[in-house]
Parts: sequence; structure tokens; C-alpha cells
Amino acid sequence: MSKTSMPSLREQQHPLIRQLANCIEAVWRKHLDLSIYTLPAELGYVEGKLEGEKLIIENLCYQTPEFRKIHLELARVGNMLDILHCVMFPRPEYDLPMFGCDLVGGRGQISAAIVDLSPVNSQQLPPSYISALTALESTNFSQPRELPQWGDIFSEFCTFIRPATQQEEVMFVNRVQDFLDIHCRNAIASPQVTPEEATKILAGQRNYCIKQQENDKTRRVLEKAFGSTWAENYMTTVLFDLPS
Ligand code: BLA
Repeated sequence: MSKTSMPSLREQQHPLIRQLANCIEAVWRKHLDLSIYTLPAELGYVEGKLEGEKLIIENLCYQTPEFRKIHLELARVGNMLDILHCVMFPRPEYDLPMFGCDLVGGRGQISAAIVDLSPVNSQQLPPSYISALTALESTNFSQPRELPQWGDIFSEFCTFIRPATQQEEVMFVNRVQDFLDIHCRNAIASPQVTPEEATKILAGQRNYCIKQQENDKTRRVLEKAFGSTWAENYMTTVLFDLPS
């Protein structure tokens, strides 16, 4: 995390990205015991060029007793593309799903807003998650989006939309906050599993990361700005690194 100037980029981004970034950090601080997670050298803050536009990436990364890595990334390409990416990687000793969230927009409009708590243990969320998520007020977004093929990792609670109005933007932020609240409360109350169970969970986390690495839309943006070797390295060591 060299050159930590998170707020400066955040202030230039789409208001929904700014609100969501602030919301995610606030929920983390409220529930979790955060300590710094050091990203691979030179990858905390990066700048490149994409089609002549400057691409800036800023990362904020922590670990906690329950999470190996919780990562919030903000990225901006000139005035064309605004991105928020967030993943929480539980330690495999806990039977916890993956929290993932991505917001992608440009020129004042968010085109993709996705949030999920994705199962990694026998493709099933723990019962406490199912009951808490089912109990949430149901949402009705006017422009739902279809998941790509690799998206079979997501749960039935996955919300993938294009927010059509400000009201829908607020609804999306509230949903992310609800997912995070549920996740943090469950995580801090979660018992450790047996080593056999942890091995199974680890395999599930690996599958999640491998599928996410198949997202060509993310890869293409990074390749165009930094080249394919850098993009591959970034996707496999920063965005979706496989726990060893
Ligand atoms: C889509 N992700 C996208 C798109 C772009 C990026 C340009 C296409 C937007 C659109 O279709 O409207 C780019 N996303 C990035 C980049 C980064 C990023 C460059 O995070 C990082 C620097 N992606 C995630 C996570 C999830 C996710 C955690 O990083 C979900 C939990 C999902 N992004 C996701 C999905 C799509 C997407 C499902 C749509 C892919 C498709 O339609 O093929």
C-alpha cells in the first residue's frame, strides 16, 4: 500500500462507487478486528495507459482473525471507466462463503452492479446464511442482467443488475450493506472446522478464484493498459489469488 491516497481517487469516482466504498469500509470497521495485509510489492497503487487514457488502481487490503484477506479496489480509466471491486477471502478453517462485489461504470452511468455471498462448501451456503438472506426484504430491480457462463459459482441470492434510477442505486447499496452485515456477524461467531473440512473449503475457494479469473472483461481492461503478462500476474496474485 505505497502512496495510500484512497480518498482522492474515491472523490473523483461515480457517486455510487464512492458511497459503496465508504459503506464497505464502515461495516468492516464496525464488526471486524482489522490489521494491514501487505499486497505483493509494487501492486498497491498502479498507473498505466489504456487507449491513451490514464488507468489508476488503488488498493485497500486488510486481514482479520476470520479472513485471510479482505480487499477493496478502486480503479479509474480517464473519464471512461470507473470500477469498484471487493472480495473477502475467509480463512479456510471457517465454513464461510466468499463475499464479492463489483461495480463497473463509465460516463456517469453504472452498467454492472453485482453482489453475492458465494458458497465454497459443497456448493451450499451455511444454513444461518440461507435463513438470514431469505429474511431480507425482497428487491425488485427493473434491469436484471444475465450472468456469464463462469458465473455458476454464484448463489441464488446473487444480485446482478444495471441500476436504472437513483432509487435503485440506493437499493443496491442497502443490499450490499445487508449482505456485509450478515457476513461479518456470522464470521465472528463461526467455529473452526476440522482439518478435513478445511481442505474441502479450500478446494471450493480455489474453484471460485479459477472461475473469476475467466472473466474476460476484467482481463481485457488490464491487458490493454498493462500487457498480458502483467494482467495475468495481477489477476492471479492480487484480484483472485489462490490460498496456498
Ligand atoms: C463485468 N468487469 C466487468 C466489466 C468490466 C469489468 C469492464 C464489464 C462491464 C459490463 O458488462 O457492463 C472490469 N472489474 C473490471 C476490472 C476490475 C474489476 C478491470 O473488478 C478490477 C481491476 N467481478 C469481480 C467480482 C465479481 C465480478 C468480485 O471482480 C463478482 C462478485 C463480477 N464483473 C463481474 C461480472 C461481470 C463483470 C459477473 C459481467 C461479465 C459478463 O457479462 O461477461
